[in-house]
Amino acid sequence: MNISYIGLGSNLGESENTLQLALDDMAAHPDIHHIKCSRFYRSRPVDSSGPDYVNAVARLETGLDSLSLLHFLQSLENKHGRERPYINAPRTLDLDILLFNREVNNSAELTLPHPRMHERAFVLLPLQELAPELVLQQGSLQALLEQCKDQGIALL
Ligand code: PH2
Ligand code: MG
Ligand code: MG
Repeated sequence: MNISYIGLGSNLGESENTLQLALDDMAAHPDIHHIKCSRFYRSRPVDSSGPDYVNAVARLETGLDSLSLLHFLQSLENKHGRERPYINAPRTLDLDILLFNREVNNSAELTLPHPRMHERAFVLLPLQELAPELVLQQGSLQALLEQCKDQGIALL
């Protein structure tokens, strides 16, 4: 079984509801198991505009390979009304593969680990609920909390 961590985000429409529906869709996939999701956070847009985001991170186990998982997550983004008018545009649903086992991937479609995850409190704070050892490898908890203050992230 592969272990993957997924970043969930939304800042258009009924964001909290959309994240919950996306988790239900993942759980309904026959080859995705044991989903555990962090609490939901509200965060100011980073390098982007529009309303505040709702963010969370989920851990799942799957027999899918990383590209098949990516394609399934993209199908969920589309199902929930994702449009891509310009880069980092506000979105109804964003599902990013943060980590997939220890896979390193630099293909045209998929970069693993997610290249900006270590700079983003809206990823690190929920991720440390599920896997503190993965986050604290990257720096101290104090530094993470400072980053959270700067990036305006708080529990929903
Ligand atoms: N996603 C982005 C860009 N900026 N900011 C927040 N707070 N949350 C996000 O999920 C997010 C973002 C690109 O995917
Ligand atoms: Mg993203
Ligand atoms: Mg994305």
